[in-house]
Amino acid sequence: MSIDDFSKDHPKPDGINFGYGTAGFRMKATLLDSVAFRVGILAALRSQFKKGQTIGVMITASHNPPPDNGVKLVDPLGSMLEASWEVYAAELANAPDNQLQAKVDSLVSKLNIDTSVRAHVVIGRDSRESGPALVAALEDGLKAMNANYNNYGLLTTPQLHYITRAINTKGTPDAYGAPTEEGYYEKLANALKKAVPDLDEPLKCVVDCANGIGAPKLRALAAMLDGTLSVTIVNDQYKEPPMLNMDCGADYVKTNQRLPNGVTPEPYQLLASFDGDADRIVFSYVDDKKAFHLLDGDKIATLVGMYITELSKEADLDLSVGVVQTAYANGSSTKYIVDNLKVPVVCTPTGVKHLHHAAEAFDIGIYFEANGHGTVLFSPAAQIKLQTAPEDCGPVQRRAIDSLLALSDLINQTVGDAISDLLLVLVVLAINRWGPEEWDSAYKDLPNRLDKVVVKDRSLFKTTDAERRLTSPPGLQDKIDEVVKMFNQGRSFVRASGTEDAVRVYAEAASKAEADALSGRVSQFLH
Ligand code: 16G
Ligand code: ZN
Repeated sequence: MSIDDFSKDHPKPDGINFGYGTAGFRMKATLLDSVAFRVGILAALRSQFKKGQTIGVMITASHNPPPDNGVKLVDPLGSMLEASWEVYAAELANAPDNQLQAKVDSLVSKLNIDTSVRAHVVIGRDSRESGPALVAALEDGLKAMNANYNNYGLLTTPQLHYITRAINTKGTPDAYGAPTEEGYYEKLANALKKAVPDLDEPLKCVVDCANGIGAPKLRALAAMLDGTLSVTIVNDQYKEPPMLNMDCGADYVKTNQRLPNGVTPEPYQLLASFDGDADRIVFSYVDDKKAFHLLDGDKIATLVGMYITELSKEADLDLSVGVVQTAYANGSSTKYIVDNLKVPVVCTPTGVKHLHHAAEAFDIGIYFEANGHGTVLFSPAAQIKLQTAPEDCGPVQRRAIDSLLALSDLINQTVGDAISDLLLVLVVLAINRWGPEEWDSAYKDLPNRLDKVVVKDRSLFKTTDAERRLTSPPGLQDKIDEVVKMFNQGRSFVRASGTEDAVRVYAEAASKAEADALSGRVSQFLH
Protein backbone atom coordinates (compact mmCIF):
# COMPACT_ATOMS: atom_id res chain seq x y z
CA MET A 1 0.00 0.00 0.00
CA SER A 2 1.14 3.53 -0.71
CA ILE A 3 1.55 6.40 1.74
CA ASP A 4 -1.70 7.91 0.51
CA ASP A 5 -3.57 4.60 1.05
CA PHE A 6 -2.34 4.32 4.63
CA SER A 7 -3.04 7.99 5.18
CA LYS A 8 -6.78 7.47 4.58
CA ASP A 9 -6.96 5.78 7.99
CA HIS A 10 -5.18 8.70 9.64
CA PRO A 11 -6.84 11.90 8.44
CA LYS A 12 -5.41 15.18 9.66
CA PRO A 13 -7.84 17.18 11.82
CA ASP A 14 -8.85 20.54 10.37
CA GLY A 15 -7.76 23.89 11.68
CA ILE A 16 -4.74 22.83 13.73
CA ASN A 17 -1.20 23.91 13.14
CA PHE A 18 1.16 21.29 14.58
CA GLY A 19 4.53 22.46 15.88
CA TYR A 20 7.55 20.32 16.80
CA GLY A 21 8.72 22.07 19.97
CA THR A 22 11.24 21.34 22.72
CA ALA A 23 9.20 18.31 23.70
CA GLY A 24 8.32 17.10 20.19
CA PHE A 25 4.63 17.20 19.25
CA ARG A 26 2.51 17.41 22.37
CA MET A 27 -1.21 18.03 22.89
CA LYS A 28 -4.52 16.30 23.63
CA ALA A 29 -4.05 12.68 22.59
CA THR A 30 -7.28 12.72 20.56
CA LEU A 31 -5.61 15.11 18.08
CA LEU A 32 -2.42 13.12 17.59
CA ASP A 33 -3.35 10.16 15.37
CA SER A 34 -2.31 11.75 12.06
CA VAL A 35 0.80 13.18 13.72
CA ALA A 36 1.91 9.77 15.00
CA PHE A 37 1.36 8.25 11.54
CA ARG A 38 3.41 10.97 9.89
CA VAL A 39 6.15 10.78 12.51
CA GLY A 40 6.48 7.13 11.47
CA ILE A 41 7.19 8.34 7.95
CA LEU A 42 9.58 10.99 9.22
CA ALA A 43 11.48 8.54 11.45
CA ALA A 44 11.95 6.25 8.44
CA LEU A 45 13.22 9.15 6.35
CA ARG A 46 15.58 10.22 9.13
CA SER A 47 16.95 6.67 9.36
CA GLN A 48 17.43 6.51 5.58
CA PHE A 49 19.14 9.91 5.70
CA LYS A 50 21.43 8.48 8.40
CA LYS A 51 22.28 5.52 6.15
CA GLY A 52 20.05 3.06 7.95
CA GLN A 53 21.11 3.87 11.50
CA THR A 54 18.36 3.27 14.02
CA ILE A 55 16.10 6.17 15.04
CA GLY A 56 14.01 6.14 18.23
CA VAL A 57 10.42 7.29 18.62
CA MET A 58 8.97 7.91 22.10
CA ILE A 59 5.27 8.33 22.76
CA THR A 60 4.90 10.35 25.97
CA ALA A 61 3.61 13.58 27.41
CA SER A 62 5.94 13.47 30.42
CA HIS A 63 4.49 15.45 33.36
CA ASN A 64 1.38 16.62 31.49
CA PRO A 65 -2.12 15.45 32.50
CA PRO A 66 -3.46 12.00 31.51
CA PRO A 67 -5.53 13.11 28.46
CA ASP A 68 -2.41 14.53 26.77
CA ASN A 69 0.17 12.67 24.79
CA GLY A 70 3.14 13.45 22.60
CA VAL A 71 5.60 12.03 20.16
CA LYS A 72 9.27 12.79 19.69
CA LEU A 73 12.25 11.46 17.80
CA VAL A 74 15.59 10.30 19.15
CA ASP A 75 18.70 10.59 16.97
CA PRO A 76 21.18 7.69 16.52
CA LEU A 77 23.43 8.55 19.47
CA GLY A 78 20.48 9.00 21.80
CA SER A 79 20.27 12.78 21.55
CA MET A 80 17.21 14.82 20.62
CA LEU A 81 16.31 15.18 16.95
CA GLU A 82 18.66 17.59 15.17
CA ALA A 83 17.07 21.06 15.13
CA SER A 84 16.98 21.47 11.33
CA TRP A 85 14.69 18.43 11.12
CA GLU A 86 12.16 19.95 13.54
CA VAL A 87 11.06 22.08 10.60
CA TYR A 88 10.57 19.02 8.36
CA ALA A 89 8.63 17.34 11.15
CA ALA A 90 6.22 20.27 11.27
CA GLU A 91 5.94 20.46 7.48
CA LEU A 92 5.05 16.79 7.27
CA ALA A 93 2.57 17.01 10.15
CA ASN A 94 0.80 19.95 8.56
CA ALA A 95 0.67 18.76 4.93
CA PRO A 96 -2.92 18.35 3.66
CA ASP A 97 -3.94 14.67 3.42
CA ASN A 98 -3.90 14.63 -0.37
CA GLN A 99 -0.43 16.19 -0.52
CA LEU A 100 1.38 13.91 1.86
CA GLN A 101 3.10 11.77 -0.77
CA ALA A 102 4.15 14.94 -2.60
CA LYS A 103 5.60 16.38 0.63
CA VAL A 104 7.55 13.17 1.26
CA ASP A 105 8.88 13.24 -2.31
CA SER A 106 9.99 16.85 -1.96
CA LEU A 107 11.84 16.10 1.31
CA VAL A 108 13.51 13.09 -0.30
CA SER A 109 14.80 15.19 -3.17
CA LYS A 110 15.70 18.22 -1.06
CA LEU A 111 17.72 16.14 1.42
CA ASN A 112 19.02 13.77 -1.19
CA ILE A 113 17.73 10.74 0.70
CA ASP A 114 18.52 7.31 -0.73
CA THR A 115 15.15 5.57 -0.42
CA SER A 116 16.64 2.19 -1.26
CA VAL A 117 18.20 2.16 2.23
CA ARG A 118 16.16 0.08 4.70
CA ALA A 119 15.06 2.26 7.63
CA HIS A 120 15.37 1.02 11.23
CA VAL A 121 13.24 2.42 14.02
CA VAL A 122 12.69 1.54 17.70
CA ILE A 123 9.58 2.55 19.60
CA GLY A 124 8.78 3.08 23.28
CA ARG A 125 5.81 4.53 25.12
CA ASP A 126 4.82 5.66 28.60
CA SER A 127 1.82 4.29 30.50
CA ARG A 128 -0.92 6.56 29.06
CA GLU A 129 -4.17 5.01 27.88
CA SER A 130 -3.79 6.59 24.44
CA GLY A 131 -0.33 5.07 23.94
CA PRO A 132 -1.17 1.77 22.17
CA ALA A 133 -3.42 3.42 19.53
CA LEU A 134 -0.77 6.04 18.79
CA VAL A 135 1.87 3.33 18.46
CA ALA A 136 -0.43 1.57 15.96
CA ALA A 137 -0.70 4.80 13.93
CA LEU A 138 3.07 5.23 14.08
CA GLU A 139 3.56 1.65 12.90
CA ASP A 140 1.29 2.35 9.91
CA GLY A 141 3.63 5.20 8.94
CA LEU A 142 6.59 2.83 9.22
CA LYS A 143 4.81 0.15 7.18
CA ALA A 144 4.05 2.73 4.50
CA MET A 145 7.81 3.32 4.27
CA ASN A 146 8.62 -0.40 4.39
CA ALA A 147 10.77 0.27 7.45
CA ASN A 148 12.10 -2.32 9.83
CA TYR A 149 10.87 -1.52 13.34
CA ASN A 150 10.90 -2.90 16.82
CA ASN A 151 8.30 -1.93 19.39
CA TYR A 152 9.74 -2.17 22.93
CA GLY A 153 6.39 -1.37 24.55
CA LEU A 154 6.47 0.36 27.91
CA LEU A 155 9.75 2.18 28.58
CA THR A 156 10.93 5.31 30.33
CA THR A 157 12.03 8.01 27.91
CA PRO A 158 15.70 7.65 28.94
CA GLN A 159 15.55 3.88 28.40
CA LEU A 160 14.55 4.46 24.79
CA HIS A 161 17.42 6.94 24.39
CA TYR A 162 19.78 4.35 25.86
CA ILE A 163 18.54 1.56 23.59
CA THR A 164 18.79 3.74 20.49
CA ARG A 165 22.41 4.61 21.24
CA ALA A 166 23.27 1.06 22.25
CA ILE A 167 21.97 -0.33 18.94
CA ASN A 168 23.91 2.17 16.86
CA THR A 169 27.19 1.73 18.73
CA LYS A 170 27.03 -2.06 19.08
CA GLY A 171 30.32 -3.71 18.12
CA THR A 172 32.21 -0.39 17.93
CA PRO A 173 34.81 0.97 20.38
CA ASP A 174 32.06 3.31 21.66
CA ALA A 175 29.65 0.47 22.48
CA TYR A 176 27.19 1.81 25.04
CA GLY A 177 25.81 -1.44 26.46
CA ALA A 178 23.54 -4.31 25.44
CA PRO A 179 20.71 -2.83 23.34
CA THR A 180 17.88 -4.16 25.52
CA GLU A 181 15.99 -3.11 28.61
CA GLU A 182 17.92 -5.78 30.56
CA GLY A 183 21.15 -4.33 29.19
CA TYR A 184 20.18 -0.99 30.66
CA TYR A 185 19.63 -2.49 34.12
CA GLU A 186 22.83 -4.51 33.97
CA LYS A 187 24.88 -1.47 33.02
CA LEU A 188 23.45 0.61 35.88
CA ALA A 189 23.69 -2.22 38.41
CA ASN A 190 27.34 -2.96 37.59
CA ALA A 191 28.27 0.71 37.62
CA LEU A 192 26.55 1.28 40.95
CA LYS A 193 28.47 -1.54 42.60
CA LYS A 194 31.72 -0.05 41.29
CA ALA A 195 30.78 3.49 42.37
CA VAL A 196 30.24 2.42 46.00
CA PRO A 197 32.49 -0.62 46.45
CA ASP A 198 32.48 -0.68 50.25
CA LEU A 199 28.99 0.07 51.39
CA ASP A 200 28.03 -0.73 55.03
CA GLU A 201 24.31 -0.66 54.32
CA PRO A 202 22.11 -0.41 51.21
CA LEU A 203 21.38 2.96 49.65
CA LYS A 204 17.90 3.96 50.78
CA CYS A 205 15.23 6.23 49.38
CA VAL A 206 11.47 6.60 49.18
CA VAL A 207 10.58 7.20 45.53
CA ASP A 208 7.36 8.81 44.29
CA CYS A 209 6.98 7.56 40.72
CA ALA A 210 4.08 9.86 39.71
CA ASN A 211 1.99 6.71 39.03
CA GLY A 212 4.03 6.41 35.87
CA ILE A 213 6.29 4.02 34.04
CA GLY A 214 9.24 4.78 36.32
CA ALA A 215 7.65 2.57 39.01
CA PRO A 216 7.94 -0.89 37.38
CA LYS A 217 11.27 0.02 35.78
CA LEU A 218 12.86 1.14 39.03
CA ARG A 219 11.46 -1.99 40.67
CA ALA A 220 13.10 -4.16 37.99
CA LEU A 221 16.46 -2.51 38.61
CA ALA A 222 16.14 -2.70 42.40
CA ALA A 223 15.47 -6.46 42.10
CA MET A 224 18.98 -6.83 40.64
CA LEU A 225 20.55 -4.76 43.41
CA ASP A 226 19.40 -6.55 46.51
CA GLY A 227 21.70 -5.48 49.34
CA THR A 228 22.98 -2.42 47.46
CA LEU A 229 19.77 -0.49 46.83
CA SER A 230 16.67 -0.45 48.98
CA VAL A 231 13.91 1.71 47.55
CA THR A 232 10.37 2.12 48.82
CA ILE A 233 8.29 2.91 45.76
CA VAL A 234 5.12 4.96 46.25
CA ASN A 235 2.66 6.34 43.69
CA ASP A 236 3.35 3.25 41.61
CA GLN A 237 -0.13 2.81 40.03
CA TYR A 238 1.06 2.93 36.44
CA LYS A 239 -1.74 0.58 35.40
CA GLU A 240 -4.25 3.27 36.38
CA PRO A 241 -3.55 5.91 33.71
CA PRO A 242 -6.02 8.49 35.10
CA MET A 243 -3.77 8.74 38.19
CA LEU A 244 -0.65 9.65 36.22
CA ASN A 245 0.99 12.84 37.55
CA MET A 246 -2.08 13.57 39.68
CA ASP A 247 -1.02 15.39 42.87
CA CYS A 248 2.37 13.71 42.74
CA GLY A 249 5.59 13.50 40.76
CA ALA A 250 8.49 15.84 40.11
CA ASP A 251 6.57 18.65 38.42
CA TYR A 252 3.90 18.75 41.14
CA VAL A 253 6.47 18.81 43.94
CA LYS A 254 8.67 21.44 42.28
CA THR A 255 5.83 23.74 41.19
CA ASN A 256 3.80 23.56 44.39
CA GLN A 257 6.80 23.24 46.70
CA ARG A 258 5.00 20.60 48.73
CA LEU A 259 5.01 16.86 49.38
CA PRO A 260 3.29 14.61 46.86
CA ASN A 261 0.16 12.71 47.81
CA GLY A 262 0.66 9.28 49.24
CA VAL A 263 3.68 9.84 51.50
CA THR A 264 4.13 10.65 55.17
CA PRO A 265 7.89 10.80 55.51
CA GLU A 266 9.76 10.72 58.80
CA PRO A 267 11.75 13.88 59.57
CA TYR A 268 14.93 14.04 57.46
CA GLN A 269 13.97 11.00 55.39
CA LEU A 270 15.00 11.42 51.76
CA LEU A 271 12.17 11.41 49.21
CA ALA A 272 12.65 11.44 45.43
CA SER A 273 9.95 12.30 42.87
CA PHE A 274 10.08 11.21 39.21
CA ASP A 275 7.95 12.71 36.48
CA GLY A 276 5.59 10.63 34.31
CA ASP A 277 8.22 9.34 31.87
CA ALA A 278 11.09 9.30 34.40
CA ASP A 279 13.43 11.78 32.77
CA ARG A 280 13.19 14.29 35.63
CA ILE A 281 13.79 13.96 39.34
CA VAL A 282 13.60 16.26 42.34
CA PHE A 283 14.18 15.40 45.99
CA SER A 284 12.57 16.67 49.17
CA TYR A 285 12.36 16.09 52.91
CA VAL A 286 10.57 17.44 55.96
CA ASP A 287 12.40 18.66 59.06
CA ASP A 288 11.50 17.96 62.70
CA LYS A 289 8.96 20.80 62.58
CA LYS A 290 7.32 19.17 59.54
CA ALA A 291 8.48 22.03 57.30
CA PHE A 292 8.94 21.01 53.67
CA HIS A 293 12.32 21.42 51.93
CA LEU A 294 12.86 21.03 48.20
CA LEU A 295 16.11 19.74 46.69
CA ASP A 296 15.65 20.58 43.03
CA GLY A 297 17.81 20.40 39.91
CA ASP A 298 20.04 23.21 41.18
CA LYS A 299 20.71 21.29 44.37
CA ILE A 300 21.50 18.15 42.34
CA ALA A 301 23.90 20.12 40.12
CA THR A 302 25.76 21.52 43.13
CA LEU A 303 25.96 18.17 44.92
CA VAL A 304 27.20 16.34 41.86
CA GLY A 305 29.43 19.30 40.93
CA MET A 306 31.10 19.16 44.33
CA TYR A 307 31.80 15.42 44.10
CA ILE A 308 33.04 15.49 40.52
CA THR A 309 35.27 18.49 41.17
CA GLU A 310 36.89 16.66 44.09
CA LEU A 311 37.36 13.50 42.06
CA SER A 312 38.79 15.29 39.06
CA LYS A 313 41.32 17.09 41.26
CA GLU A 314 42.41 13.80 42.80
CA ALA A 315 42.47 12.10 39.40
CA ASP A 316 44.97 14.77 38.32
CA LEU A 317 44.36 14.30 34.60
CA ASP A 318 43.77 17.96 33.77
CA LEU A 319 40.05 17.48 33.16
CA SER A 320 37.97 20.65 32.75
CA VAL A 321 34.73 20.62 34.72
CA GLY A 322 31.83 23.00 34.07
CA VAL A 323 28.21 23.44 35.11
CA VAL A 324 25.44 24.55 32.74
CA GLN A 325 22.29 26.20 34.07
CA THR A 326 19.41 28.31 32.79
CA ALA A 327 18.14 31.67 34.02
CA TYR A 328 15.77 29.75 36.33
CA ALA A 329 18.69 28.49 38.43
CA ASN A 330 18.53 30.03 41.86
CA GLY A 331 21.09 32.84 42.23
CA SER A 332 22.48 31.21 45.38
CA SER A 333 23.29 28.02 43.50
CA THR A 334 25.21 29.88 40.82
CA LYS A 335 27.12 31.85 43.45
CA TYR A 336 27.97 28.66 45.35
CA ILE A 337 29.28 26.91 42.23
CA VAL A 338 31.44 29.87 41.20
CA ASP A 339 32.65 31.00 44.65
CA ASN A 340 32.92 27.72 46.57
CA LEU A 341 33.44 25.04 43.96
CA LYS A 342 35.39 27.41 41.74
CA VAL A 343 33.84 25.84 38.69
CA PRO A 344 32.73 27.88 35.66
CA VAL A 345 28.99 28.25 35.08
CA VAL A 346 27.46 28.73 31.64
CA CYS A 347 23.87 29.96 31.27
CA THR A 348 21.83 28.87 28.24
CA PRO A 349 18.22 29.33 27.10
CA THR A 350 15.64 26.92 28.53
CA GLY A 351 15.34 23.47 26.91
CA VAL A 352 17.46 20.38 27.21
CA LYS A 353 19.07 20.65 23.78
CA HIS A 354 20.67 24.00 24.67
CA LEU A 355 22.07 22.78 27.98
CA HIS A 356 23.26 19.50 26.52
CA HIS A 357 25.12 21.27 23.73
CA ALA A 358 26.82 23.72 26.13
CA ALA A 359 27.89 20.87 28.44
CA GLU A 360 29.74 19.23 25.55
CA ALA A 361 32.31 22.04 25.68
CA PHE A 362 33.82 20.63 28.91
CA ASP A 363 35.71 17.41 29.62
CA ILE A 364 33.04 16.80 32.23
CA GLY A 365 29.96 18.95 31.69
CA ILE A 366 27.23 18.90 34.35
CA TYR A 367 23.84 20.27 33.39
CA PHE A 368 20.57 20.43 35.27
CA GLU A 369 17.48 22.53 34.80
CA ALA A 370 15.96 23.70 38.08
CA ASN A 371 12.95 21.48 37.25
CA GLY A 372 15.13 18.38 37.70
CA HIS A 373 16.06 17.42 34.15
CA GLY A 374 19.77 16.92 33.76
CA THR A 375 22.80 14.72 33.40
CA VAL A 376 26.58 14.74 33.18
CA LEU A 377 28.55 14.38 29.95
CA PHE A 378 32.07 12.97 29.70
CA SER A 379 33.81 14.07 26.51
CA PRO A 380 35.41 11.39 24.33
CA ALA A 381 38.83 12.85 25.24
CA ALA A 382 38.03 12.61 28.95
CA GLN A 383 36.88 8.99 28.56
CA ILE A 384 40.14 8.10 26.86
CA LYS A 385 42.24 9.85 29.51
CA LEU A 386 40.39 7.98 32.25
CA GLN A 387 40.55 4.62 30.49
CA THR A 388 44.25 4.85 29.66
CA ALA A 389 45.57 6.26 32.95
CA PRO A 390 48.37 4.06 34.30
CA GLU A 391 47.23 1.24 36.61
CA ASP A 392 50.04 1.90 39.07
CA CYS A 393 49.46 5.59 39.82
CA GLY A 394 49.04 6.55 43.50
CA PRO A 395 46.15 4.97 45.46
CA VAL A 396 44.17 8.23 45.83
CA GLN A 397 44.54 9.01 42.17
CA ARG A 398 43.65 5.46 41.16
CA ARG A 399 40.55 5.44 43.34
CA ALA A 400 39.42 8.79 41.92
CA ILE A 401 39.91 7.58 38.35
CA ASP A 402 38.00 4.36 39.06
CA SER A 403 35.19 6.36 40.65
CA LEU A 404 34.96 8.66 37.62
CA LEU A 405 34.91 5.66 35.30
CA ALA A 406 32.11 4.10 37.36
CA LEU A 407 30.18 7.39 37.23
CA SER A 408 30.55 7.62 33.47
CA ASP A 409 28.71 4.27 33.25
CA LEU A 410 26.22 5.04 36.00
CA ILE A 411 25.13 8.29 34.39
CA ASN A 412 22.87 8.09 31.34
CA GLN A 413 24.78 10.44 29.09
CA THR A 414 22.15 10.51 26.35
CA VAL A 415 19.61 12.55 28.30
CA GLY A 416 18.44 13.32 31.86
CA ASP A 417 17.33 10.07 33.50
CA ALA A 418 15.47 9.97 36.82
CA ILE A 419 16.61 6.40 37.63
CA SER A 420 20.25 7.05 36.83
CA ASP A 421 20.21 10.47 38.56
CA LEU A 422 18.64 8.86 41.63
CA LEU A 423 21.54 6.42 41.87
CA LEU A 424 24.06 9.20 41.29
CA VAL A 425 22.68 11.32 44.13
CA LEU A 426 22.49 8.33 46.50
CA VAL A 427 26.13 7.51 45.71
CA VAL A 428 27.35 11.03 46.50
CA LEU A 429 25.32 11.16 49.72
CA ALA A 430 26.58 7.74 50.84
CA ILE A 431 30.21 8.58 50.14
CA ASN A 432 29.92 11.78 52.17
CA ARG A 433 27.75 10.04 54.80
CA TRP A 434 25.20 12.80 54.35
CA GLY A 435 21.45 12.93 54.75
CA PRO A 436 19.22 15.48 53.04
CA GLU A 437 19.90 18.12 55.67
CA GLU A 438 23.67 18.11 55.16
CA TRP A 439 23.13 18.16 51.41
CA ASP A 440 20.73 21.10 51.72
CA SER A 441 23.08 23.07 53.99
CA ALA A 442 25.64 23.84 51.26
CA TYR A 443 23.73 27.02 50.40
CA LYS A 444 20.32 28.54 51.05
CA ASP A 445 18.04 29.23 48.10
CA LEU A 446 17.04 32.85 47.60
CA PRO A 447 13.26 33.14 48.01
CA ASN A 448 11.73 33.12 44.54
CA ARG A 449 8.52 33.06 42.64
CA LEU A 450 7.47 31.93 39.18
CA ASP A 451 4.29 33.39 37.68
CA LYS A 452 2.46 32.88 34.43
CA VAL A 453 0.85 35.85 32.72
CA VAL A 454 -1.48 35.44 29.74
CA VAL A 455 -0.81 38.17 27.19
CA LYS A 456 -2.36 39.01 23.82
CA ASP A 457 0.63 37.93 21.76
CA ARG A 458 3.52 36.16 23.43
CA SER A 459 5.57 36.16 20.23
CA LEU A 460 6.28 39.87 20.89
CA PHE A 461 8.48 38.82 23.81
CA LYS A 462 11.98 38.38 22.44
CA THR A 463 15.02 37.80 24.59
CA THR A 464 18.79 37.91 24.54
CA ASP A 465 21.57 36.90 26.95
CA ALA A 466 20.21 33.36 27.51
CA GLU A 467 16.68 34.69 28.05
CA ARG A 468 17.78 36.95 30.87
CA ARG A 469 16.94 40.21 29.06
CA LEU A 470 14.14 41.32 26.76
CA THR A 471 14.87 43.06 23.47
CA SER A 472 11.15 43.39 22.71
CA PRO A 473 8.58 44.84 23.47
CA PRO A 474 10.60 48.08 23.35
CA GLY A 475 11.27 49.77 26.68
CA LEU A 476 10.06 46.89 28.85
CA GLN A 477 13.52 45.72 29.93
CA ASP A 478 14.40 49.25 31.14
CA LYS A 479 11.31 49.25 33.33
CA ILE A 480 12.24 45.83 34.75
CA ASP A 481 15.80 47.03 35.45
CA GLU A 482 14.46 50.06 37.32
CA VAL A 483 12.21 48.04 39.59
CA VAL A 484 14.76 45.23 40.19
CA LYS A 485 17.16 47.85 41.62
CA MET A 486 14.69 48.58 44.38
CA PHE A 487 14.94 45.07 45.86
CA ASN A 488 17.67 43.48 47.93
CA GLN A 489 19.45 40.83 45.84
CA GLY A 490 16.64 41.31 43.32
CA ARG A 491 16.66 39.51 39.98
CA SER A 492 13.79 39.11 37.56
CA PHE A 493 13.28 38.14 33.96
CA VAL A 494 10.42 37.59 31.56
CA ARG A 495 10.27 35.09 28.69
CA ALA A 496 7.62 33.55 26.49
CA SER A 497 6.85 29.96 27.38
CA GLY A 498 7.76 27.42 24.72
CA THR A 499 5.04 25.00 25.84
CA GLU A 500 2.08 27.19 26.83
CA ASP A 501 0.40 30.29 25.45
CA ALA A 502 1.69 32.60 28.18
CA VAL A 503 4.76 34.46 29.36
CA ARG A 504 6.59 33.49 32.52
CA VAL A 505 7.84 35.94 35.13
CA TYR A 506 10.62 34.80 37.44
CA ALA A 507 11.64 36.88 40.45
CA GLU A 508 13.99 36.28 43.33
CA ALA A 509 15.05 38.54 46.19
CA ALA A 510 16.39 38.50 49.74
CA SER A 511 13.01 37.70 51.34
CA LYS A 512 9.84 35.93 50.27
CA ALA A 513 7.85 39.16 50.60
CA GLU A 514 10.29 40.99 48.35
CA ALA A 515 10.31 38.20 45.74
CA ASP A 516 6.51 38.28 45.68
CA ALA A 517 6.43 42.07 45.44
CA LEU A 518 9.04 42.13 42.68
CA SER A 519 7.14 39.54 40.67
CA GLY A 520 3.94 41.54 41.15
CA ARG A 521 5.56 44.76 39.94
CA VAL A 522 7.05 43.13 36.86
CA SER A 523 3.80 41.29 36.04
CA GLN A 524 1.94 44.62 36.08
CA PHE A 525 4.11 45.89 33.22
CA LEU A 526 2.78 43.08 31.04
CA HIS A 527 -0.92 43.95 31.19
C1 16G B 1 10.26 21.58 27.76
C2 16G B 1 11.72 21.24 27.88
C3 16G B 1 12.22 21.50 29.28
C4 16G B 1 11.92 22.92 29.68
C5 16G B 1 10.46 23.24 29.49
C6 16G B 1 10.22 24.73 29.68
C7 16G B 1 12.95 19.46 26.74
C8 16G B 1 13.04 18.00 26.48
N1 16G B 1 11.96 19.84 27.54
O1 16G B 1 9.49 20.72 28.55
O2 16G B 1 13.59 21.27 29.28
O3 16G B 1 12.27 23.15 31.02
O4 16G B 1 10.08 22.92 28.17
O5 16G B 1 8.87 25.02 29.43
O6 16G B 1 13.74 20.25 26.24
P1 16G B 1 8.40 26.49 29.14
O7 16G B 1 9.06 26.98 27.87
O8 16G B 1 6.92 26.38 29.02
O9 16G B 1 8.79 27.36 30.31
ZN1 ZN C 1 9.59 13.98 31.41
